[in-house]
Amino acid sequence: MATWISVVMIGPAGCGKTSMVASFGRWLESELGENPVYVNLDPGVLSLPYEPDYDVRSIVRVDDLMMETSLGPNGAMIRAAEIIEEKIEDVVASIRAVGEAGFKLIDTPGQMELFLFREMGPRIIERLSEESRAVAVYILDPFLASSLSGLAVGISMSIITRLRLRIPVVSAINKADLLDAGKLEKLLADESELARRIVSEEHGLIAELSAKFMDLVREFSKAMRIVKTSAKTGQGMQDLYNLINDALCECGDLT
Ligand SMILES: Nc1nc2c(ncn2[C@@H]2O[C@H](COP(=O)(O)OP(=O)(O)O)[C@@H](O)[C@H]2O)c(=O)[nH]1
Ligand SMILES: [Mg+2]
Repeated sequence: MATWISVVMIGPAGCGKTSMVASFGRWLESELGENPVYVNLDPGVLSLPYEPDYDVRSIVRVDDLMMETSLGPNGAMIRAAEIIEEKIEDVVASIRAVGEAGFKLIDTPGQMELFLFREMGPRIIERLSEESRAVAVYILDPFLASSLSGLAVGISMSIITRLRLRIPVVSAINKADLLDAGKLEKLLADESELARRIVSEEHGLIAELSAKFMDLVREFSKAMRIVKTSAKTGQGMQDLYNLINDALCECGDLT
């Protein structure tokens, strides 16, 4: 029986993964008296709003690579991912070694494709889920949520995350402090309303594609459970915790 819970923050660049690790961690500390472990797996980040207990920059830093080689930012990120992939067992052993029972909050590279579409993410998560219960939080880009087909695309990305990482995925629309709350609230409260509105408000092929996406989403209904959060104000952290709890409860209790 796993003694700890890995919560993996994933989502497009700038959606708020790093901020969410800090904000959710602070919430766990202040509201639940938890002592979460903070893990940074982004070799490219320059500064962090939390004190990492494990930091992959102890293996490689993108800024160092750029200075030492002629690589630009993208090339250096890919080279960094290759270096980390050669040391997956060290990374997993280090994450295992920090902290005890409870939550390990895992921050992933700014560019999601580095984690999701290369070997790095799936291999680390596969190893972690052998010994912990793992759940991913797919953070939707709030700007996608401003159009219905955009929201469908965002939700479908959470399904792709589920397929790639093979662990339960819950979704959060972050930066709720910047969003029109009422409009989203209604859509998210009722999945059939969202599907109906997509079909009626979009046109032609886009409406058809969006509707097909929504069919897929309905089949994997967990992806449809979305909370609104703000890593900035701390809004929605209890809802996020409940959603994570629900996702994990399918294979046992959270505590
Ligand atoms: N207004 C607002 N800004 C946020 C929120 N979460 C993150 N940000 C900002 O979005 C930017 C990117 O956040 P970051 O956590 O670095 O994103 P990451 O690339 O996914 O790790 C930063 O300037 C954050 O301050 C939020 O809930 N509300
Ligand atoms: Mg980040």
